[in-house]
Amino acid sequence: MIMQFDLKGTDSQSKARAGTITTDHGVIETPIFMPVGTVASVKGVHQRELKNDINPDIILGNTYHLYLRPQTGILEQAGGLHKFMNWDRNILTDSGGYQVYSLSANRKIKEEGVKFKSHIDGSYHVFTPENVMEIQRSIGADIIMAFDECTPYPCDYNYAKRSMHMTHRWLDRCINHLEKTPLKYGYNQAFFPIVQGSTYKDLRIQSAEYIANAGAMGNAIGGLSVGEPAEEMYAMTEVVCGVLPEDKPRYLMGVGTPINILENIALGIDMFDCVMPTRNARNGMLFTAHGTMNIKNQKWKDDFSPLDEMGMTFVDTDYSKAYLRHLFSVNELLAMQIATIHNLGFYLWLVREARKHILAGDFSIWKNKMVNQMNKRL
Ligand code: PRF
Repeated sequence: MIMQFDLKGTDSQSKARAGTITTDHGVIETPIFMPVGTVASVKGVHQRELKNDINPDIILGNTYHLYLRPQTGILEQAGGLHKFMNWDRNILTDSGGYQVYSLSANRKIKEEGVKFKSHIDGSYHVFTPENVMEIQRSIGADIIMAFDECTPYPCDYNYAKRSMHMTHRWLDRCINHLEKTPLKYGYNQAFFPIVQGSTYKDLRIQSAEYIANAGAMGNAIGGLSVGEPAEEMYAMTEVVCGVLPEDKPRYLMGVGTPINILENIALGIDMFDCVMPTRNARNGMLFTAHGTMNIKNQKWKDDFSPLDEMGMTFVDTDYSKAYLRHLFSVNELLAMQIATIHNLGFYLWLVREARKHILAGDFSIWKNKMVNQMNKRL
């Protein structure tokens, strides 16, 4: 089937929306947070736990990583990423337009594409809009992303402008090539272009108009959450959401903290991904509805209360704070697994609550209360 987006409700006090995205791999209730499964695994979590306990409708994979390992040939032999990793719900793959800049050494960006050195073995590779579309066809995600350049922060105006125009030309090449590249696994793939333009309002408007014009099934916003103050990110999201069509989902790439997510939902964003809940979990940082905590801290050593009284997932009630602190202090693998399940459970709870409140009509009141509450260190 062709991906479908249906708006189910909008907030009267903000731009927040609740909707559903339907693909061949099921229904995604929005707003949604997509756990990051970079290399065909959400680090530390069994697919069974992901499905039964965390329960996201969609997860994210990375073209850059999967292209390097296990490589597209293996994914094709497996029958695509869903089969390879045993995940039968939705998957979105990022295009590598960000990982190439953040991970690889010696990258050279040209009109043709990006030449980069693998962060794994130092070998050289080239990504072009064309081969990135082919790789994403081979991976077989339900939603695939345009190849773009994510500008750093800060970025001077002229560079941002030139880069944005190149991202637009790359978009045209992606679309042209995708039309010529057949589907591999008998289900459809929706293609999302990406708005760039750094922190410049005029460039963001221009880029959003260009991207909207492509008439894609959904639209993404890149180049944010790269070190700019949160207020600047919100200002750009607001401007771009004012231009992007209302009847297509909007995906803000690589964002963010629980507070960033709620603020951007209020500005009209429907989809998010970020390594924060999983990466920070592995360092002992837990997100809760009442603030963030460093579970490695001495103060938890004899706190035998449940990990999280709210109990969004089984780990919250099965284990105590003192026990998880102990597991971290003796470097047990289980520490990272428990913390990851807790954080993802919390992020998914947060976006589901947001959805409920949008549909109930009291999102803004709830959002302001939550932002206040979560802005604490426990
Ligand atoms: N482009 C792509 N992926 C991304 C980004 C981007 O700008 C970001 C920026 N926060 C995260 N992931 N392709």
